[in-house]
Amino acid sequence: MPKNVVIATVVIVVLVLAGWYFIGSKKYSTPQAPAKVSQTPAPVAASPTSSATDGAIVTEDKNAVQISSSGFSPKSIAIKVGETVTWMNNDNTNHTVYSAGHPTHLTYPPLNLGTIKPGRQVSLEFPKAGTYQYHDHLNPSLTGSVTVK
Ligand SMILES: [Cu+2]
Repeated sequence: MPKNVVIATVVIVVLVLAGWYFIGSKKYSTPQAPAKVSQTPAPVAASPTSSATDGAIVTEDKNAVQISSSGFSPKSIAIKVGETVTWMNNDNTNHTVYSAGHPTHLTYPPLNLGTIKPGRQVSLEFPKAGTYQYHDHLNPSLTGSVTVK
């Protein structure tokens, strides 16, 4: 019987020590968690500032199509998959952007952007590669294309 009591005591002591060890390791790991959390915002805050600014400016500058009385400029624009094209109406009358296939506009329906009033702009993202023809439905001889690679 005393032997069993000794064994039981040893087991209890081991369990208690093991419990302290786990509690202790939790306490030690807890201070590391905030350290990781505080590290994360720094790179996250840094990368959107640089990449978002770069992306916005570059995208709007190089993927802009100006619309005037003489048509689309540039008439053909090449972009990468996932980029956005912005059409800007710099004329003093309405212009439109519609997918090829005048007057049905069925070639690429997402490109049926409709009327762009003077001084306004409309943007469209191109998620798939291909060449997309479009025209001004009000002036069907004014055509353009977007090549997505
Ligand atoms: Cu049309």
